[in-house]
Parts: sequence; C-alpha cells; structure tokens
Amino acid sequence: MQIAKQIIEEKNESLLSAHRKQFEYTSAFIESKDEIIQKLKAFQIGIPSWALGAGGTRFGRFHFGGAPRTLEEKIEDVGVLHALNRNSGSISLHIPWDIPQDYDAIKKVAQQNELKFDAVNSNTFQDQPNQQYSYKFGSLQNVDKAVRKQAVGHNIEVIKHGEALGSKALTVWLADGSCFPGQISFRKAFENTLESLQEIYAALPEDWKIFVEYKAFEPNFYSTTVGDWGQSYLFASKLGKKAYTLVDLGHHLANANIEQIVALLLMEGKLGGFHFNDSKYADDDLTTGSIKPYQLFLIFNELVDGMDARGMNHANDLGWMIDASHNVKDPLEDLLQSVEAIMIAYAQALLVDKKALAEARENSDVVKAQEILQNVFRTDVRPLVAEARLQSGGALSPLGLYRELKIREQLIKERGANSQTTGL
Ligand SMILES: [Mn+2]
Repeated sequence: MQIAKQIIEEKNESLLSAHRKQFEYTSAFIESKDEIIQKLKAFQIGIPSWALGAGGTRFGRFHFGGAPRTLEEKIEDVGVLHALNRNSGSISLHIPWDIPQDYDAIKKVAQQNELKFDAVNSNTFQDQPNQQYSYKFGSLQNVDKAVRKQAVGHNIEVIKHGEALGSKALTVWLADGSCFPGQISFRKAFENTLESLQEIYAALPEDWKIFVEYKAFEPNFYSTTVGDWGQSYLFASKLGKKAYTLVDLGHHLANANIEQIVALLLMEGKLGGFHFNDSKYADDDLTTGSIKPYQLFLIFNELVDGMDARGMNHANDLGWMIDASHNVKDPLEDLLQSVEAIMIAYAQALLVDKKALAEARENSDVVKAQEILQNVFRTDVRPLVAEARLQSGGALSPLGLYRELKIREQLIKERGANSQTTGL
C-alpha cells in the first residue's frame, strides 16, 4: 500500500495553525534555523528489513497481523514510513532472509516508494538449510579452512546482490567467538578472521565500503572475536581505506562511553556506519531514545562535531541505520518513534553553540560547558523537526496519521491476520 501525498497534505491542514505557533516560538531563538531545517530534510535513516516483522526473543515470538510476507512488502512498509516522515529513505537488506529474486522488479518497488538500498548485511551466525558446513564454532574465524571459505563465499554473494540493487556497502557482523576459556586461540581466531575479511575486501567494488560491526557478547559468552571498537578498528585498519568500524548502540558493555568512542573513530577517519537502538541492559534492541535520550544527544553532539571537523557531509558520509527488534509494539509505529528520536537528537546537536563550548573548555569552566549541552538537550526542538517534515511533504504527526489512517488495519486486510515474515 502507498499513502497518497494529497492525503498527507489534507490531514496536515487541521494541525497547521498549532504547528505554526509552536514553530514560530521555537525558531525565534534560533538564528540558523533555515540551515538546520535543510540539514534535517537531507538526513535519511536506513530501515533494516528485519525490523519489519516480529523480532521476538530467545523465549519466543508473538505474531502480529499484516506482517510483510515478501521483500516487496517489506519495501512497501518502509515506503509507508518514508511517506509519513520523509526521513526513512532507504532499506538495509539481510541476506539470506531477503534474497532478491528479480532485481528489476525489486528496484521498481523501491523507486515507486522513493527508497534507496542501504548497506547489505551478511549472515554467518546461523546455519541455513542445505548448508554444507556448520558455523557452530565460528565462520570467518573457524579452524577449518573449508568453513571459512564457505563464509567468505557467502559474503561475496551478498556483495553481488547489493551491487545489482545499488547498495554501496557491506555490513559484516560476526557471532564468532567462544563460550568457554581455552576453547579457541584468541590470536589464531583473529588471524583467521583477518585473512577471511581480506578475501571479502578484495571482492568489494571500487566505490564500496565494508563495515566491521562489533559486539561485546552474545551469542558467545566468553569471548567475541570482534568484541569492541578496538578490535573492529584493528581489522578495519589492516584491511584498508574501504574498511570502517560500525557502531551499534546496543553492542557495548554496560555504561560504556559511546560518545567518546564515536569521537575517536571519527578523528581517525574510521567510523563508517551506525546502528541506532536503545537498551537498558545489553543488546536489547529497544526503540531509539526510549531509555537514554541524553546519551543519544551526546553521541549526536560528537557525531556532528567530529564530522564537521573533517568536513564531512552529515547526510551521506556515514551509513545511518536502525537496528532494532519488536516484541510488543507494531514495528511500523516503533520505527516512526525511533526515527523521530534520532531527528530530535540530531536537531539538538545542530543547536550546540560550539564556539561557546570551546571557550568554556579553554577556561576549564565545567559548569558552563555542562549548561551549554543541557540547555540544548532541554530545548523542545520538535517543531523544527516537524517543519522540516512539512517542507518535505511529510506528515506533521507521522504516528498520529498512521493511526488515523488505520494503516495496520489496512495491512491486515491486505495480507491477513496470520501473515508470516521471512527472516529470524
Ligand atoms: Mn547491529
């Protein structure tokens, strides 16, 4: 299903007068409001194909009606999000959960929904039916050369799918590691993984990037071969200029200072991709900004500052993606909430008075530095974000309109109450 632009315009009418007042009030205090709105309009977040179904947990999964049954329907779901908020302009595919059968047909659906293809994701963390070798003891790190070769081959196949669709990056997240002390040689696991990644790197098209995603633990609980940003940075550095680290907000040990990690990776030119989500304990895959909104803002503050220092384009020079899972919410509503939280944090980061902050730091004025950041964080920038959406043809209230148009009910009518999603 697609939402007609005209319907969005009509529905915005009733909210317009209140929005104008709120926007006028907020923007009166912001000198560079036009510049900020242009940046907000340009900012696009990739929606992962796996977040459109019921994610569930290791304890089970609760189905919901109207779930997308095919890759085409997943793309259409992202199209609904993008029509409503105009900031969800791409989809990130997962192979083999979303193997495109007909590239032209898939590209046409994406085009109709004004979507691009973001990074493609490989999967060597589970065995597929009819797979020759098992990944039980790792994939790229495996002691058996034949297993490694199979995993490398899979990644190269993923690149080929991505190339056919117009993707420009491959994200590699490995579950490789060990569950018990003594199980593997850390050094050998690193060396095998590096050699395997080098073979994948050699198959990358000229204008592609490879993102090496790290994660502290789970499914392995004693060691993870790409366990933190240092290990990812080592691989990315050894691989070459097309290799970057990908930061997933949920993949750190508790209370890690992610904003500092982001700052240093950017400084070194090695931050390539980003996975947004939120968490209370570990890799909880909760709605972005639902638990730690201040941390999200602080991370964005470093992202904006670090990218500006290198003259990078906020909208295009990093791969911005959501990586989340849904157990109790309608995934589309959740994704609207996540994108909104990301846009709010980004808008706030754009408001930081960098000159004043630099001065406060030079004077070691700790109180002033804290005030500058907290004042921005406590500013309600929602009217700015809404204005950017309005100017782009989106809905003033994406979630409100989603409910008003009864989109889920329409999807259930179209796809059935027991439709099944491909994937996990
Ligand atoms: Mn991730």
